Amino acid sequence: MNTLPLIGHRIERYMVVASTNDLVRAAAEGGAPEGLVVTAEEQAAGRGRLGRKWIVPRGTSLQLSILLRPPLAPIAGARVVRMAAVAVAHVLEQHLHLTPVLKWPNDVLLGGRKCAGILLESSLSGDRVDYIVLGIGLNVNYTMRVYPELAPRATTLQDVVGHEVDCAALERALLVELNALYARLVQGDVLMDEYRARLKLLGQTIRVATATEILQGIARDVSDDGALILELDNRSVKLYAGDVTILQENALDVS
Ligand code: BT5
Repeated sequence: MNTLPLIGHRIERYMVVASTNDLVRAAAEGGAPEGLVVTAEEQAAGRGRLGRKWIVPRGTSLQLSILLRPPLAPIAGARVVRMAAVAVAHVLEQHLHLTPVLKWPNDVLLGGRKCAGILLESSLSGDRVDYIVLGIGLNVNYTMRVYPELAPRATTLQDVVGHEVDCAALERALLVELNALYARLVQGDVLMDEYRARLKLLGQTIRVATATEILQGIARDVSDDGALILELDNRSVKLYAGDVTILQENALDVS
C-alpha cells in the first residue's frame, strides 16, 4: 500500500534506463503532476553535473528522480538541492546513526568521501518554475573497491557500516523525509539551519573551480539562494556553481 502523500504518491520502477532524470522530464513535459518518482536498478547513462557520469553497479543502490512543481521563483532551485542534501543526511543519521557532512553545493560525504550526489534539472516559464527534476543517487550495497578510480573520493554505505543495508527501507525513509522537508520549503522555510549545521566548509580555506576561473579563499557562508560566499584577500564573491577542494582545515572556525 502506498501512503506517501505527495512525493512518491506514484512510483515507477525500472530495471534499466538511460537516466531516471530523462524519464521524469518526459513525464513532466506530458503534464504529469508533481510527486512522481522514478527509480532504476541500473542507469546506462546516469549523469552528474556538467555532463559528468554517475556510475553504480546494477541493483545495489538508490537511484531515483522526483518531479516537483514548486510554486516558487527559479532561484528556488538551490533550495531544492539543499532540501535533498538535508533529507539524505537526516536519513543516514536517524536510520544508520552515521554523521554525514554536506559539501557545497550538492554532495553528501561520509568520512570525507562522497556517498550521495544530487542533480537538479529544471524548466522555467517566465519568472516561475515550470518543473524541477530532482535526481538523487545514494551508494548503498557495494564496495567502492570495484571502482578504484573513484575510491579515493567516494564511498558506499556498505563500506562505512561494514554490512549490507535495507535499501527499500532507506528509500521509504528518504521519501518520508523529503515530503516533510518539501512541505516546509513551499511554506517559505529555506532550511538553512539544518544545512549549515552539516556544512563542513564554513571557515575553511578552499579552492573553488568555476566554469571560468579557479579561486582560493575562506568559505564564509552559504546564502539563502544557494551561493557560496568566498572571502578573497580584499573582497568577497558569491559563487553559484563550482567544485570545491578543502586546502586547510582552520580549527578555530569549524562549526
Ligand atoms: C552528482 O554530480 O553528484 C549528481 C549525481 C546524481 C545521480 C542521480 S542518480 C538518479 C538521477 N539520474 C541521473 O542520471 N542522475 C541522478 P557531480 O557533482 O557532477 O558528481 C559527478 C562525479 O562524481 C563524477 O565525475 C565522478 O567523479 C563522481 N562519481 C561518479 N559516480 C559516483 C558514485 N557512484 N559515487 C560517488 N562519486 C561518483
